[in-house]
Amino acid sequence: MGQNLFYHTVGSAGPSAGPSRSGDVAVFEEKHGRVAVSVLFALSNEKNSGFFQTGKIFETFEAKLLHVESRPRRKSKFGGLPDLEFFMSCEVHRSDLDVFINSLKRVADDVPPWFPRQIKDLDRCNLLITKFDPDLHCDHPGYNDSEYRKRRAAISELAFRYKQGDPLPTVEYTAEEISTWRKVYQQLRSVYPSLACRQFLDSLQQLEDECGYGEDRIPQLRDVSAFLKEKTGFQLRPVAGLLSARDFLASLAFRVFQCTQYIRHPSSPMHSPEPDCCHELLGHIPMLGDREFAQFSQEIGLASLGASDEEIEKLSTLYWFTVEFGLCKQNSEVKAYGAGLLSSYGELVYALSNKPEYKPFNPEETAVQPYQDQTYQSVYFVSESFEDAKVKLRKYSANIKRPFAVRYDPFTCSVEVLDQP
Ligand code: HBI
Ligand code: FE
Repeated sequence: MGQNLFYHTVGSAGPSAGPSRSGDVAVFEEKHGRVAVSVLFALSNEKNSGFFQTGKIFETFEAKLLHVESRPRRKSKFGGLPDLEFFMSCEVHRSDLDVFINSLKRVADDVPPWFPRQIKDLDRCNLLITKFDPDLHCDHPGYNDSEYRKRRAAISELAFRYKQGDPLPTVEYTAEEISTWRKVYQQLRSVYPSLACRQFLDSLQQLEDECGYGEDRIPQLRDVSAFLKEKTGFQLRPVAGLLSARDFLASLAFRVFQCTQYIRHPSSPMHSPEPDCCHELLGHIPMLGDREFAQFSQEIGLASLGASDEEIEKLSTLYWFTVEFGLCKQNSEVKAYGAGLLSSYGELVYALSNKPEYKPFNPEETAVQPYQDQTYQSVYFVSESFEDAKVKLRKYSANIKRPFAVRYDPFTCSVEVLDQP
């Protein structure tokens, strides 16, 4: 029961009055001891009482409804009506929040979560997490810079408006933005030859030769996406910020990588609390140009489709210690392939010093390793090769409990769902 309910509270930190838009989610502030909460849950149509029980819970907790939406999940096996997924925002007393959520969990049904079947469905995978948003968090370097926040909002708008198949938006970067890029590029480029893995270096070289990479210009997503499409079939789509793990991983199943287009604040060129174009273009893109790595990434994505929240959490941890912070062996040396490392000078140097602990990559263990995103990792996982990591991941995914199997059809860019006996 209730496996797939999650909620997402949004605190009061920002000065912005009233609701602000984040993708499909309305974000409200806490006031008078009440807190705005968004819940997403499914009700099966086989037994019909769920909706009314839910209403009773809202009544009991004097929840004030702010927004209600529903979308069909999948048709039931017996040709009946589809199960519905509800997205509701409401206001409740902060002190009631936990009991309210637990009560909803008890009535929500354990039907598999909705997931995209076709590449077009990625237009609906846009649940943003406001954890590091500069409008809401006073420790974000751009918090007190209204010009920066205005610029961010304008670039976010391009992502909100984007629909699958549209040409990727181009951004005219300012001289100040290019100067931030140059600092990042110069510093990182100088250490790559000794610290980055071979696949990364080969791919970066090609991006410099063929795709306009260099310190004087921030590459456009459109050019980079065309480059990747040809190399590995990956393509990019613009995103306004940090996405929910479920939505982010789902896009990988279709060989789509969601890319931010804004750049970090000029006051902290060597660090960004959230993904920005330096992280995407320098950290992720070169690796996505490698066939073996591209396949590894897609397989994490496929494993995530329709998985429970607990499994998503584990896959997201696996992603963290591989795609973001992974190390691999190369000619008896250890090199970096994780994008979080390859886009952060400080942590890149630290990870390859003799200070941190190394463990061999082993999905069962890696998936439950605690991690934090505020400082350097205390442990890194080392893969024998991408091939080896992929084989191990495949074994791990095969053990994830799902009532169906998925298969990607590259000709139609869609996912076939095979009911398992
Ligand atoms: N969202 N835009 C964006 N970029 C990421 O790299 C990203 C994300 N959401 C979640 C996420 N990465 C990972 O930390 C995993 O949770 C999947
Ligand atoms: Fe990343």
